[in-house]
Amino acid sequence: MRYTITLLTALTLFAASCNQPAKQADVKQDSVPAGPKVSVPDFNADSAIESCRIQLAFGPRVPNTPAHDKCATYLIGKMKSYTEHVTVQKGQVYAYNKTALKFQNIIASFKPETNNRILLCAHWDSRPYADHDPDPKNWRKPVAGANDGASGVGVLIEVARQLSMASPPIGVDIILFDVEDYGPPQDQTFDNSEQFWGQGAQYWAENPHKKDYVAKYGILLDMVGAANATFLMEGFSMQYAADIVKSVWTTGNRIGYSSSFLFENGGLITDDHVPINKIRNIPTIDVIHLDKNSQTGFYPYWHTTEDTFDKLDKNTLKVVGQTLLTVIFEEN
Ligand code: AHN
Ligand code: ZN
Repeated sequence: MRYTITLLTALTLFAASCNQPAKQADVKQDSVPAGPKVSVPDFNADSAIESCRIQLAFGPRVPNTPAHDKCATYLIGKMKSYTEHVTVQKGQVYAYNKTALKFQNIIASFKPETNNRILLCAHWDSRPYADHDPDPKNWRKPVAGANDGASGVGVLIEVARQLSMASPPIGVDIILFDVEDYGPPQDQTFDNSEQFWGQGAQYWAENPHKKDYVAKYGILLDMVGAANATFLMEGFSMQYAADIVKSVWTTGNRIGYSSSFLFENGGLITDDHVPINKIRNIPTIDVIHLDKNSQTGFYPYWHTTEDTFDKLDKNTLKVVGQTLLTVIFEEN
């Protein structure tokens, strides 16, 4: 009899202790002030690195080459598999050396009906000149563009896949810009040669794919795939969009990526976000791998023949992709 009571008591206590965590969680949730917790999708870095691998398999995506054409076809098909709202902006610009460059800016939209939107972008072309290679013999060879090009696009393709599965609380446009990286080689620079970088973005800023296009802000990804990447607060981003830098950096730090998003000032980088800020007046930041200890101040293999697939690290793609998804899904 005594034994039975003890057993019953034990069972009751056990049942009670099993219930306790759930009860506590209920109480906690109920006491959270207004504003529902959002659920953020889980960024799949395997899927992101796979689309980097596919881009690299075409060879260098240098404008006016078959590899460039084939990669465009791949990117357009991929984006069309995630949204019916894909616009391809085709045109021609002139390089620093008067070469006519055919380009394709690829724009994938989610919730195109709302004006409450954000813009995510990266460049998909790769540079014709490895002009920062240690060996001058390589200065006129193209770069593979694993980090410089493919990484940002790989992250955005995976973001697009996630947005196709879970509708975001805000409209999103993903723009893959062309002809970012056809600036003059470092031994042939001249006054105002800056204008020959970011020509796809310049064209879009002058001729947006939609009349009176608006977005609350923009985020550019550039070199977001190398191991142990550090993102410093880039100068133009701070000049035009300091609050966006701070909120993206704070989000990244909050979800565990404080060793990547450093609250440290980096230099001024002429990149695709500059025309978006200056011409379209959309406050846009550049998430770019800057390294104070490297020769160039950039990712160490920047514009060298060593910017290859083996330099990519899934962890970094995850850091950037998960931070972006968090920023998107916490919007309202
Ligand atoms: C300049 O070198 C002027 N801008 C660097 C932008 C860039 C090139 N990002 C990647 N490749
Ligand atoms: Zn480059």
